[in-house]
Amino acid sequence: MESNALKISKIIFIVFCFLCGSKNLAQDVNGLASMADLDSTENLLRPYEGKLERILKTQLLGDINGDQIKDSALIQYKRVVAPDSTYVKECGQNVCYIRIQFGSNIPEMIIEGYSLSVKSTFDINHDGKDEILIFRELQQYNWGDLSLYSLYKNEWKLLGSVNVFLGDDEDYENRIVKSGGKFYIVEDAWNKDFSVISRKKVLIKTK
Ligand SMILES: [Ca+2]
Ligand SMILES: [Ca+2]
Repeated sequence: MESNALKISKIIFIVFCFLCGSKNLAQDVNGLASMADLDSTENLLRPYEGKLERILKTQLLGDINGDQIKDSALIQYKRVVAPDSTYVKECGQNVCYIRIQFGSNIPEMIIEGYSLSVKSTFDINHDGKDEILIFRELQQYNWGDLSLYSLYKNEWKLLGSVNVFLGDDEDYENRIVKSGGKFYIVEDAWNKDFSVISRKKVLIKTK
């Protein structure tokens, strides 16, 4: 016979897992979300103080689809400007997503973040298409995520991601280095007493 306490703990566990699962629905294995996540019936509106600003910017890239023509990224997101004119980590919805469109039938990306910058880098897997780096501002102050994506069979594949210290200058450097025939992504990390940020090379696996 199952005790009532055991039954209750099971129910709590199931409810908890359901909530966990639904929270992760917005991200696929490559860390990307879908158009439905931009919809305010799916991703509910959230009150804020200040005004909502729509950010729209274009960044020039290398050839990311292998047609010998350079590509570009159109980046769109919403951001709240507080009454004191500073940006806050809010976008007027429960979860903040950024939309990146490339044109030329290249699939768009929808990805969580408060601000973002795209840069193209080396053709790491030697398929004639440049890979892209996405620098994203997330919840933690001044720290963010750097993700490396590759276009494979017309779908974006996440090759790796590391933590990076994001300065105010959006013109981030290329964080991919080649050494001994292998490619590495450069990560930032605090030392033990949080006084110095050091850099570490992380091997990129292309297969
Ligand atoms: Ca191209
Ligand atoms: Ca490539």
